[in-house]
Amino acid sequence: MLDSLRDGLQAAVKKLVGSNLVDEKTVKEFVRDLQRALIQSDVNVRMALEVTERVQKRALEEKPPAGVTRKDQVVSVLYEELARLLGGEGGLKLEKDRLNVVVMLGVQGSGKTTTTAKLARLYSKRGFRVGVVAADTFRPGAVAQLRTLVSTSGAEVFSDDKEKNSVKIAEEGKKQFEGPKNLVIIDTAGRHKEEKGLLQEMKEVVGKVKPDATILVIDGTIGQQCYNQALAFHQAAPVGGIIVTKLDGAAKGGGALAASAATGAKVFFIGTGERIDDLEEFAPTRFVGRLLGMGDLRALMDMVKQAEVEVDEKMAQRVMSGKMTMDDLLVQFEQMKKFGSFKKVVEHIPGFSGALNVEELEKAEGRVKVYKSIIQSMTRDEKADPQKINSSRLKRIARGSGRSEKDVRELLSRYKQMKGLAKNSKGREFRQMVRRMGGQ
Ligand SMILES: Nc1nc2c(ncn2[C@@H]2O[C@H](COP(=O)(O)OP(=O)(O)OP(=O)(O)O)[C@@H](O)[C@H]2O)c(=O)[nH]1
Ligand SMILES: [Mg+2]
Repeated sequence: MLDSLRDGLQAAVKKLVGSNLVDEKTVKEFVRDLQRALIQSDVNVRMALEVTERVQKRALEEKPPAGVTRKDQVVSVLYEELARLLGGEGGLKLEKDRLNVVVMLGVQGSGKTTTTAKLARLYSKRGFRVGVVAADTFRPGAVAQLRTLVSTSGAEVFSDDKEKNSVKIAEEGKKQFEGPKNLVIIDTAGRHKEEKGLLQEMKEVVGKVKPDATILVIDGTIGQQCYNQALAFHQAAPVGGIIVTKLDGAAKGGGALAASAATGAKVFFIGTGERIDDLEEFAPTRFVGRLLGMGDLRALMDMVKQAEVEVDEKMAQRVMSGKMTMDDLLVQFEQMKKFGSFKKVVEHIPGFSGALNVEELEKAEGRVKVYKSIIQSMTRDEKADPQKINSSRLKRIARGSGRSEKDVRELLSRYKQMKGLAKNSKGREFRQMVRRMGGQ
């Protein structure tokens, strides 16, 4: 899914990360690569330019926060801007203690009826009492199709074969379900004699039933046209949310960005197949992370910021001047452990992987518990100056902590190693690492 956009963006990021120096020229080249990647993946040209201009401006003007390299910052800016384009977090908001009405809009074949059934099933599973209204009077067999699709969802269907006015059916359906149901989903027509007629009909339906949410269903494979299509519907009936379908196939992915940008509405769900359960809740950060091939970067950036705040400056000073205590070491291990859960993410971020030794992290994660118990069995003197630990003290500590002497020796050697590393290192990179790791 979304191969073209993903490959393009990833190639651009890889090139940036691989460059020696991130200066104005590198940033501009990166931005050009991004533009190409976006436009080739069906993102509207104007939008692609807007996003990349913002990336360029921020990348050149904003100072990276302490402990974050320029490269990481540029990638993070791109990430933020793409996620923002998608409208941020937040999905369809429904309440069980009132009647929620949702109208589905979209052109012919976009997937309204299928998605109506998918939503009916999902929300029935979530404990809603769902009623579905068949308000498509245009397509022959529309009611039968809807009934078949909805049959496994546990939802009830309202239809009226004799009524040709879809607005009336929508109104009547809502009225019938008011009381017994708390969620009514209205499936509308996509086919029409002409587009204008369709938009007019939608305007009337929305005007009469006054839905809590108007959901635009967009076929993710139509590319560039998404933008204008979304805009046309939005002008007829303000779109409150978007569902992009068929993202399981050859879709390039730009459509999701385009529809969202045209309406300012969030993408609520994505359709990832023809089956009734092929509906995924949409999370922009995850989507963009997937596009950029780096997991949830947002979460990682937050971690970095948090870790920075937690750095005890005094401790950092002490450590840097080669006077690290065992307690300092323990704090450092704890920090590492925190990062450990982000190990998988870190591995996928070229800019970070150099600064964080993943193997070390993995090892430390498993050993922290052992080290912690050993350190707790040390006297205050021993913690402040571990050189005092001779063989009889070592035996006592091992016994006291219930660990083996080998474990104690391992901890002492790691301590020495870290201390040596801290003392010998003067580079900026190391200081950055110290910050990230919360002091070392
Ligand atoms: N692969 C795939 N196919 C889908 C998805 N959603 C819908 N479809 C297919 O797209 C086709 C059209 O879907 P419908 O739900 O009938 O579309 P519609 O918007 O109701 O069409 P009209 O009623 O004619 O306006 C059907 O063959 C669906 O199976 C999806 O997420 N993935
Ligand atoms: Mg339909």
